Amino acid sequence: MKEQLAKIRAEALAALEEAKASADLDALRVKYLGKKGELTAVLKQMGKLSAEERPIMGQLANDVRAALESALESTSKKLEEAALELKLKAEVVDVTIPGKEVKIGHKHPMYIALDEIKDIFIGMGFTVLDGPEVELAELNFDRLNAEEGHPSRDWSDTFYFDEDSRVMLRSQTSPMQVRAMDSMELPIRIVAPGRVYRKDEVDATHSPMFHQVEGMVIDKGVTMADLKGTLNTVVEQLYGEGTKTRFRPHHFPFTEPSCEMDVQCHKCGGVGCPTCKGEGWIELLGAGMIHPRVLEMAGIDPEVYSGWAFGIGLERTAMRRFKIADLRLIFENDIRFLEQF
Ligand code: 2NM
Repeated sequence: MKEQLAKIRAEALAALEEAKASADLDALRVKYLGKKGELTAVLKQMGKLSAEERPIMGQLANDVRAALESALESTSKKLEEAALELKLKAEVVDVTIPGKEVKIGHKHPMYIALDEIKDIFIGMGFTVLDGPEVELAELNFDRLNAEEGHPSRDWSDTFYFDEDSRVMLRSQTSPMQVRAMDSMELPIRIVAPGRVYRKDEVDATHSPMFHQVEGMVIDKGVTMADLKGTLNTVVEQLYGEGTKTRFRPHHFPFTEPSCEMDVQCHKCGGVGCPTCKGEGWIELLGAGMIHPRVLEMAGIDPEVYSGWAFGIGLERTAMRRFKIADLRLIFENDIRFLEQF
């Protein structure tokens, strides 16, 4: 029996040396230490031994079991470490390989113009408002003093959603001004940038969708001098200190009096050149004193309060600023165009 035990020990340890995977270890554990294993088979014969031999063999068998178990344990650890080593080698990251280039976009030229305008007005204490592009004709026209029959209300000019011309794509952002008059506490200082829609054929200067920034101030004692002073300050921040402006009379249904504001051509200083088409002046925006009827319809007493408002087209502003000849370039999103800003 002693020889049997020594043989099992030697064979098992040799087999463990050869083991390559944890599955091999499991098989060896079963083969030697399992219920039907070789060591168990030897132990089952203990009954045949004499009372003197039994404890000696028992001790010997226990030693063999302990030796095998500890060898199994250490081999298992060794295999695990080797597997980890292999995995780490296979998954090694070369941090010196140059990374993939990430293309970073940049601001669209129109948003450069918008953000500049917004910053100037925010700096003067205005609030920026955002609102729906699908509007009620009531807010887009009626509340702005453009009564039934006004040419801009025509089906050939405006995108309506229904036969009764009640719901439409806003043709200006001024319905936001109406919403502000209805919901905000006086005094009010706001600008409302956004998309507007008119039924225009696409060409180098027209698009059925374009962007506007409109703004207004309502307070006690606001006059045309405030309109001119504020807009002159805006223009000086946009085009540089000392930039000359001029105000020409105009007509809008929602303002009285109304005007258009020109800036002196920065290219020729007012003499006339291709940039200003020989005029010396460049048309910038429309403005005026808010019509008393518009204030009244919003429940604001025009005897107590007055206000001024303006509207500026963003595409035209960006085109002038970046010398873009064709409006369509602004909407086509051709990378070769956009990369230039
Ligand atoms: C313009 C020109 C002049 C304008 C007027 C108003 C309101 F709601 F206060 F009456 N909002 N925007 C206005 C005035 C817009 O765009 C060329």
